[in-house]
Amino acid sequence: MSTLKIYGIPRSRAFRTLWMAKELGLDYENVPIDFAGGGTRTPAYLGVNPNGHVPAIEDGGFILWESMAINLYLAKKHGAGRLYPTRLEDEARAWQWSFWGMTEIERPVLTAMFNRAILPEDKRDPAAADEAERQLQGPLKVLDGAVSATPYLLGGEFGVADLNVASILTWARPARIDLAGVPKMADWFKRCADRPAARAARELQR
Ligand SMILES: N[C@@H](CCC(=O)N[C@@H](CS)C(=O)NCC(=O)O)C(=O)O
Repeated sequence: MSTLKIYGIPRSRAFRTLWMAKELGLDYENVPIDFAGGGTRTPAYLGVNPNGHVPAIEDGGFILWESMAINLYLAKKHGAGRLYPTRLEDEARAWQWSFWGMTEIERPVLTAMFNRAILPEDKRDPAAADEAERQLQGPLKVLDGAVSATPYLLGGEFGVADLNVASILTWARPARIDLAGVPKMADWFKRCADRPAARAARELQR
């Protein structure tokens, strides 16, 4: 059987998929496509993902892009009953949290990170970072509430919903988002980020 290919350097959103692959104990080949060097825009890579973004995967001839869709697919294929829920309602909640991550928090976390850590100092917009942090307050409270009664988003066990949302929030530290007002969320994030698979995926970023 051909090895799963994961396209994208670990210091990109491919991190999310590498973390998932490690949680699932998958054999994979990481094809280190680097967006900084124009690697996402070569004709060869555009044949994999016409959007010119990473991550993408190739799984026995099947190509898929969009980080959250990739993780939901891999978790369902290899982790049903463990990382991927079996009840229809729980599956729907895993989708809910994954879409929520992409639509409610990803953009503001990125804006804050770029304007506080990534861009050259003279290109940073502190007001945009502050505004992004302000926008995050509501969604982070929602997350804090969701993990107040149970340790993980769907209940007692870590799963794909946690991985997908926490992978976005790995940017909260470089973005210097103040988590003092959302202690349950901060504890939940630490539980997720301390997992051996998360640590192993972070090692790949060094
Ligand atoms: N919604 C996409 C976003 C992917 C994305 O924007 N990836 C960045 C790297 S983290 C990228 O490939 N940028 C390169 C480019 O746009 O050329 C996903 O989650 O997979």
